[in-house]
Amino acid sequence: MSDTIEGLKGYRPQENRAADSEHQIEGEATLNSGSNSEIDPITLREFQTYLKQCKKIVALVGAGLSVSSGLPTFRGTQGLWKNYNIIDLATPDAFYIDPGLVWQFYSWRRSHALEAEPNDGHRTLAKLALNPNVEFTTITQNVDGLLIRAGHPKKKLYEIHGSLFDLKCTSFMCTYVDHDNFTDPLTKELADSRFEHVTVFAGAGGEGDRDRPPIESPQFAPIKQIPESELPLCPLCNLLLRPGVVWFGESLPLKLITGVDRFIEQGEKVDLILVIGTSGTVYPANSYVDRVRFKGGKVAIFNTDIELLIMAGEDRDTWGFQGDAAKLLPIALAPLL
Ligand code: BJW
Repeated sequence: MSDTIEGLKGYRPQENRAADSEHQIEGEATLNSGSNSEIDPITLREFQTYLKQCKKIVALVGAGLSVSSGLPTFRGTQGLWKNYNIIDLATPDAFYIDPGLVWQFYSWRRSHALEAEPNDGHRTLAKLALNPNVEFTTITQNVDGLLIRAGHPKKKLYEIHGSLFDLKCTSFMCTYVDHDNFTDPLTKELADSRFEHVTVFAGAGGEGDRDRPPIESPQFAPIKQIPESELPLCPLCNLLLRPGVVWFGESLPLKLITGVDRFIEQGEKVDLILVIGTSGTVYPANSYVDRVRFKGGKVAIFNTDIELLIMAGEDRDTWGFQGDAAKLLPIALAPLL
């Protein structure tokens, strides 16, 4: 499905490929944006020509954007925490069955997100949001707060799956919500989950193996049984607090969904959607791509696994940039920064 030119992977809209014979690019410089992130120059040129004409752009962001900041994705080989499938922990059922387990998971996520630094991909989107000549909005599925820490204006950012740093009461009767709570750990009992890494050594266990670099294996650290009274509790009603994130089967915050709908449906059409580091498996986030396409907008995908995504979806009006989004974005979006 994708064009492979001299071993470089780029994916370009069908109609543009007719002109390929006019510019054989043998010998043309490779734009190397760092490890495993090489950009096909023809794809880049075509994309940037279109980008410069765009008046309205939306970015749809997923976990891949924060990978080079050291945070794991949800699916694939990284999607494990202590031998639990992360996706299984991000559910209301998991929380109600074992809130202590799920809180240890989120406590670990909070500390790692706080330790992580925004990368050049986050900074590029933040800069684009400050460009007065483009109507721009970012819809992020990430809950790590790194875009805000990179300087992305909040009014142009929709954190549709919530935030690790918001807490809300589990009681239907209580409306308590605590935004931007960066306390770490949240309770004494959750302190250990920050340091849960068990150091194992790379070798088979002989004396000499002690000199080898350690491998951190959080999967093997034991899970504590924490009574509810030692978990974060609501200061108003003393019931359990929960992370302010959106789990499977839960509705997304109406205000945010309405804001995104307005951006896509009202006013000028969206010329371009940047699909960055997401597997596109989760609704409603994945539906935004087709909604932009349906109204005549084009798509640019930034992902380490571009072929899978292109093959899974539509190939009309789509550019694909394969590699680390943190390296690709500053190059691809340079004309608007
Ligand atoms: C890189 C990279 C690098 C790696 N550079 N790229 C049947 C039953 C019940 C519900 C449903 C159902 N069918 C459909 C539904 C709806 C459901 C859904 O979509 N399910 C599907 C899985 C089928 N959606 C919902 O339930 C949503 N609510 C809703 O729809 O309400 C209405 C409704 C209710 C009930 C029934 C039907 C409708 C809520 C979804 C909430 C998702 N929540 C989570 C957890 C958030 C909290 C937390 O963080 O802990 O959100 S799940 C998880 O997936 C998280 C993510 O935001 C989301 C998306 O994942 P993402 O970001 O795409 O990560 P990955 O890991 O999947 O992909 C990473 C990508 O990066 C990969 O492609 C890599 O290649 C790439 N990559 N390194 C660039 N360096």
